[in-house]
Order: sequence, then structure tokens, then C-alpha cells
Amino acid sequence: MRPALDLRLYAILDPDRTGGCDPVALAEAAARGGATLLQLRDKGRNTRRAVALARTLLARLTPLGVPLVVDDRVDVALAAGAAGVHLGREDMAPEDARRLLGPRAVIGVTAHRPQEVDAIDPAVADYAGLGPVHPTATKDPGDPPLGPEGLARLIARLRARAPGFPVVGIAGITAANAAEVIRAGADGVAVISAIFMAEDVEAAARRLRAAVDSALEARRTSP
Ligand code: 3NM
Repeated sequence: MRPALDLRLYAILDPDRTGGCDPVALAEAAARGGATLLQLRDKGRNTRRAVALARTLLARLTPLGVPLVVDDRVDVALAAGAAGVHLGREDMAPEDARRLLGPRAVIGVTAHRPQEVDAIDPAVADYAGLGPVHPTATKDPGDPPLGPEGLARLIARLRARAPGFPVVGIAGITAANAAEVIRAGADGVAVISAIFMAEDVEAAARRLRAAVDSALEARRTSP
């Protein structure tokens, strides 16, 4: 049995996009503000430093009840004892990661296009990050923005085959547009800049979490 995943506010920490601030302090601030899952997305550090950072993050986030997922690096996740990994389309295949990490690890995958959505194996992956929902300056996703309508279509396509499969929307998501991502059917939002480039990271996370929670509540109570 894999642990239940709370995807409502998935904060993605890129240590190169913290405006020069200590990434560990910012991760804690995001967790205090209501992040429910944190991803370490570290494209620059060498392996030893990446493991050390993941360990420090785990030590700080575990008492706050926020699991840590490592982007791409199955070895770093294993070495540090993180909850799991997030895998993009050029990363290790999810079934190989599952073999290495075991049945309890969290494995997330990225999908942008219908064929990629169709390739998701719900017996292997625990959640999907679908996007890009909006344009973003953080990364070139290599595909045009879906908008909320395109996101809703991808979610419907995935869940026709895998009912209730957990999904987060990603790219360009802010407190102002998070509700439309939830209305499109997502369980939560995955966010870099609107949290970690904010002047007050804790307050920014709190605003996003409130927007997600109220949209989820509206979805639950709407006829
Ligand atoms: N993956 P922000 S977009 C890491 O579309 C990542 O797969 C994307 O950052 C995808 O919240 C993205 O700053 C960056 O827009 C999202």
C-alpha cells in the first residue's frame, strides 16, 4: 500500500530559483503556508550535494507532515530516503523507477499530450502532472499551453481509463488562476514561481492553498 497522497498544493523547489534565499528556509516557509507535498527540482548540484540537500529538507519537512519527492534523481531519492520521485519524459521510465524504489514509493509522471496521457500506467504511477496549463518563464515545456479547457480534456481522457487517477496542473499557476485548474478536474496545483519567487513565501503558499481549498469545496458542493 502506497501512502495517501495530498496533492492540493505541490510546491516545487528549484534551489536556483529562490532569489538567493536559503532553499531549506523557503521550503519550511512553504510547508508552514500549507504546501502538502514538496518536490526538490535540482538541476545544478552535484550528486553528493543533492543528497545532502534532500536529507536536510527531509529532516525539516517530516515534522511538518510534508512528504518530499525528488525530481528525476531516483538515486538521490533512494540515498536520502525521500518519499519518491517525479519523472519527466526524458527521465527514467516509471516501471524501472518502481522496480528500484519498491511498492511504497511515490512515483509521479509528467504528460503534455494525449499520447503521453495514454502511456501512463496507473498500476505504476501514483499521480500525473499535466501541463503546461499556462505560459511560464520558469521552463520551456516544449508544448503550447493547454489552458483550463485543454487540461480538462486531458484529465477526462486519463480518467476514462483510470477513474479518479490523481492529477495536478502545472505551469503559470497563481492564486488568481488556481481555481480554474481545480474546476478543470485537478486534485491540486504544482507551482514554482508563485510560491518561491514571492517576497513572502509562507503568505504566497497560504493564498494558493486557500484558493485551491475553496475551489475544491465549491466542486464538492456544486450539483
Ligand atoms: N514542468 P511555474 S512547467 C517544472 O509543463 C515544470 O511539464 C512543466 O513553473 C511542464 O510554476 C514547469 O513557475 C515549471 O510556472 C512551472
